[in-house]
Amino acid sequence: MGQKHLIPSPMPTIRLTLFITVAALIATACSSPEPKPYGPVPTETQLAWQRMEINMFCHFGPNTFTGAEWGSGQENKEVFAPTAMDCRQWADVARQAGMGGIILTAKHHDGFCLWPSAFSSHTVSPQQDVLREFVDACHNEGIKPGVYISPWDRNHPSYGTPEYNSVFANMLREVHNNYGPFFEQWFDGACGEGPNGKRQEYDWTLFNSTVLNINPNTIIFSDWGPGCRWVGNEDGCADETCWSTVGDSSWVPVEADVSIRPGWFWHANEHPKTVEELMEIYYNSVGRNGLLLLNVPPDNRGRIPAEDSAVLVAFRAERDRIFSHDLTEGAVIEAYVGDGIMTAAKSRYPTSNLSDTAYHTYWMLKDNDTSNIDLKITLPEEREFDLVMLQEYIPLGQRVTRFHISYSFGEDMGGAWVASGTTIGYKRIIRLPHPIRTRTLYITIDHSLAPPILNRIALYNTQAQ
Ligand code: FUL
Repeated sequence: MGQKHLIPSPMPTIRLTLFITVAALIATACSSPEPKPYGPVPTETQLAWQRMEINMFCHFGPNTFTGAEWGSGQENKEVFAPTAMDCRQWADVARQAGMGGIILTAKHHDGFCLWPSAFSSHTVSPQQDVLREFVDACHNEGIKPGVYISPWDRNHPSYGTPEYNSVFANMLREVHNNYGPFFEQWFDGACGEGPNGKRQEYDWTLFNSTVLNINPNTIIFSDWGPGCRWVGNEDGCADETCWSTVGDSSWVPVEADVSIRPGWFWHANEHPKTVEELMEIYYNSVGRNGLLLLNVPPDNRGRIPAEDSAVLVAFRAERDRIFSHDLTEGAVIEAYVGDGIMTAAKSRYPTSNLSDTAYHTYWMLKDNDTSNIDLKITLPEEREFDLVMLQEYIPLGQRVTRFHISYSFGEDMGGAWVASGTTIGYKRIIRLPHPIRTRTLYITIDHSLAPPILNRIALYNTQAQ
């Protein structure tokens, strides 16, 4: 990455002219028709889901009591014996941690159902209906319930035969009809792994249609969608280049799952990650156009341990500390286009929309430029920051393929390229290699599949108190 020739700062009179021109454009822009979407776009439900940003995963079942990660399905039902289960406490912890949804493992690979299913004998008793308590607790605490029901079933006698697909569809029908609506249905891709594992040809078309016929607004997670897709690892880490589009026709955003502890289920000798580790995960998931699904396993009492909830509350406080003060406050943002010599560009929607917090206001150029577009941010005074947050207005599609960030050392003193990236999507947080102190920052869209539409640029200082 070489040095970049920065645009000399316009003289005050030119600035005034620009300001008047921009103001006039704002007035005309308001009457122009809405821009057309580019490529696949999220449904309203997918957009609402993406805006949740962080949800909680709860792995809970016989493994919580046996120490296993993958139960054999031969466990005695009596092993599942929480001594002080309190699903309201889970929901309360999620709310305090800033998470809007919880997904519970209602059936893991051992086949044990946390609801008294009519389609299996390996279940809780009707008096011990965990799924009911979970759903009620979520509703009481204003948290959206979601459900994980593993297709892989190491207990069910019909597993490995075509009949199992209809058994599984019946279970889905039972859960979604009697306990729904669920904001998300999590389908694990596992299918008889390990020695002597029976394999099943899953009828995904049947499974998906069963859920969506009951509730078309449930986001279905699987390795490939259709609602959202697996990030491809269990570390909560999305790729730097992260598209929510798949091919030319589908919007299937990424969900990054990871556990707060080494295992997915609670084990007495394991401990939660630190706030620093969780922040790293946050930057690598939410900060890379993904949704973070953070697993917080209840213990053998049926409660989230105090050490986990303390870390979660501290993780929330850390995000609040960093992201509550956007350093673009009072900034003027101007748009330029060109290759080498940049010229002031007309905006169809004003650049001031980039620094407001309203989600549905966005900036877009009047002309159809797709490359070499500079957004010059002039701060009221020199400020220090080390994070740049960008958001594309995804209801109109994901467009940007390449951008870079540069800054000016001072009036007529040149400047430097400081970071570059590929995709932006719903949210992209760029950690600068070192803190920058400047009045003038440039976000350059090097290339976009269609005219870029951004709804937010924000600057933060991770060291700010
Ligand atoms: C994996 C499963 O095999 C793990 O047990 C866990 O549920 C994780 C979220 O997905 O594929």
